[in-house]
Amino acid sequence: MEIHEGTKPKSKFWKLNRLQGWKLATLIAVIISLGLMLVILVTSSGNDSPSPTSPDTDSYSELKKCSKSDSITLQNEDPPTVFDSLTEMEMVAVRDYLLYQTGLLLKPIEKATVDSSYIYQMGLSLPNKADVLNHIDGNSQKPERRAKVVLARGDLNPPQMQEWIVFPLPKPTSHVLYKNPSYQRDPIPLSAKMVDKVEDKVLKEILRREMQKAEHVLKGSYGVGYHDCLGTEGCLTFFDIKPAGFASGERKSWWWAMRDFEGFYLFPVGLQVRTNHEGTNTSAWTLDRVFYNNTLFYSVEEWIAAYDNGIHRYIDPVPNKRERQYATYNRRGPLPLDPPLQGPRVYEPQGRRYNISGSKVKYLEWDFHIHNQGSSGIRVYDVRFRNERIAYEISLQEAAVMYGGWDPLMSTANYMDASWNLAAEAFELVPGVDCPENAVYFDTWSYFNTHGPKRMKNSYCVFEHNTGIPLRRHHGYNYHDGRYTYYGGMVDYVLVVRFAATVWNYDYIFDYIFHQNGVVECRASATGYVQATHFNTEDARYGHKIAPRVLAGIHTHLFNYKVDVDVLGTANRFYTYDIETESRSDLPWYQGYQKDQPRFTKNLKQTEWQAAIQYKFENPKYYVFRSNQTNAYGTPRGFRFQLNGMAKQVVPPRTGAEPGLSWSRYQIAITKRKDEEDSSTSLYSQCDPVNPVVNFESYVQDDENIVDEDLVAWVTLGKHHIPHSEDAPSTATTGNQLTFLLLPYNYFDEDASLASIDGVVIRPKSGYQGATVDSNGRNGYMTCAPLQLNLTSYGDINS
Ligand SMILES: [Cu+2]
Repeated sequence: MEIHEGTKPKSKFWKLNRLQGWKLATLIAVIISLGLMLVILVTSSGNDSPSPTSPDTDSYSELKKCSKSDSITLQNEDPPTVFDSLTEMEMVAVRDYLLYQTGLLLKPIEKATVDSSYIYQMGLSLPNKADVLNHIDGNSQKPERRAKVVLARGDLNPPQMQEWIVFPLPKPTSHVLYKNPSYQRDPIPLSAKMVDKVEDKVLKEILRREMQKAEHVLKGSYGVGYHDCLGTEGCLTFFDIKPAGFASGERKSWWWAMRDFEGFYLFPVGLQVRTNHEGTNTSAWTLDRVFYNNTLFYSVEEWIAAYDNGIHRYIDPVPNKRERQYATYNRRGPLPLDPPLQGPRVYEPQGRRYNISGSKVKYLEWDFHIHNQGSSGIRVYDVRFRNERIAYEISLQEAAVMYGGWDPLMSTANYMDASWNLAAEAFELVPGVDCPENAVYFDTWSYFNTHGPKRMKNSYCVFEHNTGIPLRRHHGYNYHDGRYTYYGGMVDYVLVVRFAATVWNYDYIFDYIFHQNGVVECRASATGYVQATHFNTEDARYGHKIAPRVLAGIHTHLFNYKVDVDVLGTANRFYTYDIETESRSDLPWYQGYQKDQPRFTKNLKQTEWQAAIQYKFENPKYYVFRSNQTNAYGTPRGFRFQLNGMAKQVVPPRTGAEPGLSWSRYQIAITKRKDEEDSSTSLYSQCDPVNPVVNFESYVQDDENIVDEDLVAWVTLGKHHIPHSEDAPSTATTGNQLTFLLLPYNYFDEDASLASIDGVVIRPKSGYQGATVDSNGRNGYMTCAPLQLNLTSYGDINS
């Protein structure tokens, strides 16, 4: 995108030429971002005084640019706070310390083999909650910084995964083997590990070797092969899916062949193969199944013979340039606006209204810490409003997708994406697209599948924006003559913390959103490419065609979140307010009639089983956390959950891969908080969902007392997706945004946003001779000008 500097306006007011695109666009931005506020202030009664730095009515082009670094302190390493993720230096120190420990026999991952010992993943080992609270609420010292390091130990018998705690940071001197008492497997089998680069290297060699034998079949069927096929026709490329088998410990992965065009996900050719990679003796690994022409073969040789003797021959012509277009994002179709003009932008006319110091964010009455957990990405800790903690932790736990289909891949695929490490897939966000251009972008450090920390540039962003809808408003008017009597309103400005993870084909956008009325909202949005297969009549029952020979199949998206709710302390109670129908015919003002109406009863949930809730439309309910304090009206102060976006887990409990996401049995489940029940999932779920290392159901099964205890809510959002032609090239976030909210519920005596400076009250002057506008002392001046967009570089990750 090329952006030109506009020429300086001659007068105090903007003189805009239609062709001066930049100036026009920024004017639009100003109008949009100031919105109602600006309009009102132009007609203000004048009880606002210009700020000393305001340039009166001067054009914004004479202003200094809004600062990118204003109110932001990025570095967090000196020293890190208790919630800070591992720093680059800490990661290096931990790696080097461990490599020096001869007993662990570690090899650098680049030199590691499947039967060796190497570092698989590394992250912060957060101290126990009690220690953290003693530190941040009391006067105790900051707990020692520790790292949790996951090792692949293919060298041991049995081969296993190990978790080690390494401490103290930044200069470790000790390491102890960590055994989480809530884990269901000891030792953790190596077969529960995701396929990493060490294993992938061997598997690709097997694929290459076997496909070399079948080069003439590939070329005869698809016009291209897997080798020596550089050129415009494109190679075939192979990708594996998960889980690797149907039984615990099985490691048999199916692979797809696709044409290596842009958007290759949408060019499956109908060839699928299976590698058997059980055990650590890679010389025994094989390619043991081939699915071709909708037929299963038990060896490459059998497949080649069936092709050579003409029994099975399928030809999938190379798509021409036009046919390839469908998987790209190249603009096509008639131009809706000519010449093309920029859309509205988000801009902060008087600078940022929040500040960030390291991981700590302060936004108006909110403050919290941002933490990069690794496998499940960005989360927030110690979330406070008006200095009262609402939640100790709000965190995405898992993003899962359960597919249905007929062919080997579509009928096998069930994804548990935390195992793929969302932080390592949180790639660079694009200003003005992924986050508004006024956002602050942060790098993170990832240690997964690498020999050292990998910098993920601009991998999450924080921004304030105008949601474009009032948080509240009312137009008071006289019913008789229609004249207004007063107006009260407020824009819903929010602060958003966002990251996006690209897990192979799909992209997820995860937001933590802070509203000014004390509401926290979590949003998961799905976009990216759908998983597609080569069309066959059997799979046609599971989806729709998105191209002449490509079909995308049904699946269910499921997301799990953890909310460690602390309403005015850690001792809380969980109630459902059950909404029922009552019939009354006893009311004198209803004499002779029956009135059917809603009522509700408050049900205290005593134990975890009682609070593991499967949503039923016939039993609507509120989910309420209550403290032991009351508001001004004697009602217990609390927060409630509202779930917008639920889907039934259609895979029955304890079948197939379902145990790996047993949290999906419940829309909300409340458990007594335990440090060891840290997560509803683990990085081992994907490759052993049948007998998972973390089985969420076990958190509920012990059925502990949850009255006046420290409680955690596990929230499941979901969406069924039957893909359609408009899912090509990408699923749109529109209609695929799932949210839940944590809302004050009798917590305040009135709407907390009444304290906001963003409210506006308008009243008519006597005889409707003008209006009195109260905008809380805000003025409508701009003290800095928007930065220009400069999308000239992307993707320069330093590792
Ligand atoms: Cu989908």
